[in-house]
Order: sequence, then C-alpha cells, then structure tokens
Amino acid sequence: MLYPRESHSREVKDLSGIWRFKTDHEGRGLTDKWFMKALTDTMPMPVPASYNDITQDIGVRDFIGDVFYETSFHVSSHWQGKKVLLRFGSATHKAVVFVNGREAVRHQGGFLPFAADVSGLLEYGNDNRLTICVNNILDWSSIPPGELKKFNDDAHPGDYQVQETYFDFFNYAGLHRKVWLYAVPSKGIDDIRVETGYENGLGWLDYQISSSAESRVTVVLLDTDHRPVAEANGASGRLSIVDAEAWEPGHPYLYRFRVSTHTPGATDDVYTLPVGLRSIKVTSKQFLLNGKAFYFRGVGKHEDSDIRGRGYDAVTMVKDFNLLHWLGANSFRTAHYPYAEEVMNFADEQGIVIIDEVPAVGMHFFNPDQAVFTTNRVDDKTLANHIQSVKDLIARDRNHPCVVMWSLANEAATYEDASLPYFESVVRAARELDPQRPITLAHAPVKEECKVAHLFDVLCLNRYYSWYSDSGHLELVEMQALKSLDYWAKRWNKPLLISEFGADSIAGLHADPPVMFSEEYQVELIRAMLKALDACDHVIGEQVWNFADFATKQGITRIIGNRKGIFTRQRQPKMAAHFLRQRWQAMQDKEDGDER
Ligand code: GCB
Repeated sequence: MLYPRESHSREVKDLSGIWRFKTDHEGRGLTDKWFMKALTDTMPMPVPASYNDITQDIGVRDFIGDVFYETSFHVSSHWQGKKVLLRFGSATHKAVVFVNGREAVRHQGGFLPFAADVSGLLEYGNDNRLTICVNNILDWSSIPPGELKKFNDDAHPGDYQVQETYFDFFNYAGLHRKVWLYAVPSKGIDDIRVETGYENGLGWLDYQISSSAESRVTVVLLDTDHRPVAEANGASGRLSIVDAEAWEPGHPYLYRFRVSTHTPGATDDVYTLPVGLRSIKVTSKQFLLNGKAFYFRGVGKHEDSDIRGRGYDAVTMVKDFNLLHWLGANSFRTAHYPYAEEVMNFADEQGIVIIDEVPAVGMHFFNPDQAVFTTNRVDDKTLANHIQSVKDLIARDRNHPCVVMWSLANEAATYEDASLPYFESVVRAARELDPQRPITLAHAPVKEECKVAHLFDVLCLNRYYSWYSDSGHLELVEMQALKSLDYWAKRWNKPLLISEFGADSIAGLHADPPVMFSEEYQVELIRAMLKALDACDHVIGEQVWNFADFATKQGITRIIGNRKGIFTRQRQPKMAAHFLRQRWQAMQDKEDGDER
C-alpha cells in the first residue's frame, strides 16, 4: 500500500474537487444500478470532506445508509499500457466503486486506503465516469462496532431507526481523504518494507522489496543534500550508515531511500521513500528512543474540524502541528482510528511521535453486567475485521519513523474473560507483522482489573477522576490517581502512559473557586493529575484529552460536542493550553540543555 508519489516512472492525478452527490433514501441505488448512467438530482459535494456538515439539510447530516458520489475525469492516451490504479485514502465506512458503470472494487473499513487496478475499465484519450456508493452503517461486526436500532413502539413513527454507536465522536461519513488515479509501470515495485535502527552514530536500514519477479532491484540511501550514503543490489538486505543522523523529535532527519527496478537495458520503476533511522526499546519503566528515555508529552487528537468534519484538510493539519510545537508537545495518539496518510508524512517531517491506533473503539457498555465479548456482539466476525484492520494499518504505516507504537484498541471491556482469547489473536497478528514495534491498548477505568494487560508492552490508561466520578471534587484527583498508578505499577511492572485525562470546559466560562465546565476547573484537574504522574516512576508519558473540542453525537453531557479540548474547535487556546505550554516548554528546554 505505497503512498502515491511521482517519479520518472509514476504519475499521479488528484481527483479532489467538487463531485456530484445524492443520498439514497430508499436504499435502491445499487439494485436499480444508478451507476450505469450519470446520476440525476445531485447536489455539489467537495471531496475530501465529510458530507454531514456541508449542507443546511438535517437529513443529510444525520443520514443513515447509502450515498452516491460521482465525478468525471479525462485519462490521457499516453497512460495506455501502464497499470492505472484508482486509490482512495478512505471511504467511511463501506464502499462500492464503479468506473464507467463497471464494478472496480468493494471495501469495508472507513479509515484505511484501498486501491483497484482499473487499467481495463478506463477509456484512454477520453472522459471517464467514476461512481461510488458509500455506506455509513456500523454493526457489531464492523470496526468500530455500532448497532442499527430499529424502533417498533408508539413513540416512534414506523421504520424509525437510529445508528447507535458506543464511541464518543460524531459518525462522520463520506470520502474523507484524497482520491487518486495513479499510473505505474505494468512491471515494477509493488511494496517496500523498511526497519531501521540507530546506536551511537551507527544507523542501519533493513529492507525488503516486492516487485515483478524478473526485475533486478537496486537501492540507494540519499542524505538531505542528495548524496548517496549507502547502496546495494537485490530485493532485500541491510544498509549500514556510519556517522548517521538519527530521527527523533527536535531532529527529524529524513533520508531518501530510492528503490529502482531494472530489466536488461532499462530502468522500469523508481520509488523514493522518506526514511528515518531510529531505535525503540521498552523496559519495565522506560520507553527508550535511540537509547535515551523518552517521555511522551502531548494529546489525544481527532480528525475533526468545522464544516469539513473528518475530511483531510492541509490548512487544519499544518495549524495543528504548529500548535503542537507551540505547546512543546512531542507526540499524539491517533485516537480512535488511523489518520490520513498526509498526517503521517507530515509527522515524519515535523518530528512528532505517534501512537497509531486501529479503529477498535466502543467495545464496551461501561456496564460490567452487560457482556460485550459474546456471540452477536464482539464475536468472531468482529475479530476477523479487527485483525484485518491491524494488518491494513501496519501495511500502510510500518515505514514511518514517527510511528513508535501500535495501539490495538481503546477502552474495550477487557475485564471480561472472553476478551483474553480475542486479544491474544489480535496481538498475535500485530506481532507477526511487526515484531519490532511495541504494542499497547488504552484501558478504561470501569474496573481496574484487566485480563489482557500481560499481552502488551506499554499500558495506556484513560482516567477521569473528579469528572465522571466524584464530579466536582478536585481534592480527590491526586489521591485517586496515585492509588491507581500504584496498583498498575505493582500489578504489571510495565511502563504506564496516561493516554487520557481532562475535563470539559466552555471557552470563556470562568469560575474561581473552580466549578465544572469552567476553564479554571480544567486547569486544576490537569494540574492535580500531573502531580500524581510526576510521583510515579513507571509513568512514561502524559497525553491530555483532547487537543481540541470535537463533534460528538448529541446527548445531555455534550454541549455541541465534547469540550475537553485545550483548544477550541477553531484552534484558539483555553487556559489549559497556556498552562500545559509552560510545563512542556520547560521540559523541552531541560531536554535541550541536557543534550548540549
Ligand atoms: C474516553 C474515550 C474518549 C472520550 C473521552 C470523554 O475515555 O476514550 O473517546 O471522548 O473518554 O471525553 O469522555
């Protein structure tokens, strides 16, 4: 699943723009074959974007079911004879794709890319029609799970249904990421895998190239001045680099790994992958990056912004990274699903460390009496999709130096016995695909007891003292946090990362002494938590929930969304952002001083 990049052998056509769109209220579009001719009665819809917040129609925002997108594009005749891939950054959550009325590909899972070889479906030197049916329904087998609730009572009209989700973010849908046409040589590079290491000035890169069998492969590693620092022949091997530059926050040095395939007399294909040399090791109390203890300072994020919903937007992305640097943060977790590939590329360049999460969120009821890991809820079908999303995520992101850990789920009901065999299978799949990177899972505090913690290298804890429990009692935060940390440290003797803590605050609401929802309460709750974290030597990081206010489904605890952002949804700082900036900038200055 190589990210589309141009080279002398590869050409990319970005199909972003304004497409034609319609909702399929009766669910007849696929059976009535709407894709066979141009869609009628459409409205304009930007791609990439969620479709939900674009119109003034509540029926579009809250739509459940199939929607249709359509666009037209020209394919030049000089692409004839090449392999032309149609590649979607994502389609949330299910998609069926048609080119000129013929099915090209189907895909399930709303946060990862998929591609189809459409060479045989295109009209070269002519206009082509692309139709895609996208469906946003989640059920217990999907990742993330959900449930379509149908009502049959006096309080609801006939056939009334609601998409229930057990996660805390709005179920945005549509074409959230770029759609590309990608012309590559018919015989060339299919995939590149790298694993890197760094120790005391010595760097290495293990590589494996998949390409057409008869090709000869050459590789070269270029520094930032385009000078070759190592080269080799063959489809796999190790490059060693003396006086190497390591990749790490503050010094995100990226080499270019250029792979070429040749047949006698010709270079058929060239792909250049940015790579960073770095090593990771986990002990019982430390997370070592390039041999040095690394402390995660940062946030849990969302892909979420005004109007665009979950749609990829370069403006929002660059602003967010600027704000992370402004805070002195060095990391974030891609809560609760894989983010756009452009975000991962940018994190490599910007030196921000990422905990990369699969979309396994909402596998709980927050009620230990109601089983989750059971037939017809999270069962074998869910497991198969969960494993598939782990495989797809690792295939997509394994080459990124910014990705230092895989998060295999957020807040699953891991106090249930049945969660153990389930997670044993998920963990096995992750370890087989990537034996190098550590794995984690974010634990919810329903019960401290966790049946699966022993399977993981780092334990992430989401904790909301004096918010969801003992609401308003800030004086309890530090004591309760210390108790919990002490339990986890003694019980598992593994590094602990506090992956969520925080409080909702409405920007501009002030109260002293602090009360819930004021900016002061958010600061004081964070301050008290940090006291506890500073006192526990198993803690390897703090990631506040959340970077910015974000959209959720409606409910009595959500005031136009979740307000735990330290920035507003429009990316303006609340008091908590200034407070954390002071702490994190000081930590960064100390690290910089220690290095010098
Ligand atoms: C959590 C979830 C996160 C929620 C957050 C909250 O534990 O992991 O998705 O948004 O709590 O604010 O309730």
